[in-house]
Amino acid sequence: MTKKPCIIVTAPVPQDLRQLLDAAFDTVDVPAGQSPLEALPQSQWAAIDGMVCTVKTRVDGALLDALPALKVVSNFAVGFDNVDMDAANARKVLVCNTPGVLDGAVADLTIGLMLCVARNLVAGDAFVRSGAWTKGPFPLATDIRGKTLGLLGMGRIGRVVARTARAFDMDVIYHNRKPDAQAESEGLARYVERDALFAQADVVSVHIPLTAETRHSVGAREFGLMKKTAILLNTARGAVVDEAALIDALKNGTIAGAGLDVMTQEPLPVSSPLIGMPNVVLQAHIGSATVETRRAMIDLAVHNLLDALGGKQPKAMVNGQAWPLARQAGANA
Ligand code: 8YV
Repeated sequence: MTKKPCIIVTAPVPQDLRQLLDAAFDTVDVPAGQSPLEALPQSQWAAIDGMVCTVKTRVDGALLDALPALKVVSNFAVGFDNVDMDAANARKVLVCNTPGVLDGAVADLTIGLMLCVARNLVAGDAFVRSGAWTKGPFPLATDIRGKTLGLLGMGRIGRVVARTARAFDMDVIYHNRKPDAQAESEGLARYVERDALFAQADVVSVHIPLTAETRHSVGAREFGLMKKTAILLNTARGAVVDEAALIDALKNGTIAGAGLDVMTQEPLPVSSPLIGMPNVVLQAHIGSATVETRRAMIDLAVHNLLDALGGKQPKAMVNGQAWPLARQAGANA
């Protein structure tokens, strides 16, 4: 009998999908956030062929060198900033992700955050519960209808945000590395230069991945360009925004408010100045956190790994140039 491939699982896998994994592979569980090298005895390292992991698993050159037979990293996320792609490409390790299945959930949260900040909904709830309403009316808030939404990044998620915002009669502008012909032809959004996006938008929403180029790319300069009444939304990655500069901009009234699902450090430490800011609505990185969306994500992540190690081209590859699999057991290809 040939030996089954061996995989590491750091993502939460439901029972039925777990059975598929267990039928095809020897599976080793590693708690999310713990390095496989800490969790597994060194004697097991050379046997690992694949991995289904969350964004909390850091996949770098040191890990890939320590696991010389690892051929596939299947991320339970669309973002893959936890993976050093140069290191993966250099070692011909295939990286898979979960695009497409979470666009609606993340777009919905973006719109929800926009409404919460503009209409002051979190404070409004506390106002009613505390009895303050019996003493007087709640302060007036701000309309989003008729305002301009500026999307930094027009990928799959940005496009759904644009479509939804159009239903709120918003004018949508965007900046992207290149103009999106489909968005333009559908009349969804207008391409503008980057500085114009920050200067013209009433709400700026971040929808770009975290890379070496985008880290802290929204900072003091960009806040300085924004309207004093503007709101910043971030449902992408915390580190795209220079958080210290954002805190200054919110404190100084350079911008009016922010809605953040992602932060530089997650979970956000309670010592963060953001915690005490009344003009900020915070969420716990829940953009994709619905039963339906997480199910679709883990389904895709598990099948990406089953397909790849089974010799079939997986649906969602980040670095398709690493397909077909090149790395052999116990050897760096
Ligand atoms: C998380 C995300 O991955 O898809 C992404 O890029 O950031 C989220 O969906 C989610 O918390 C699952 O780990």
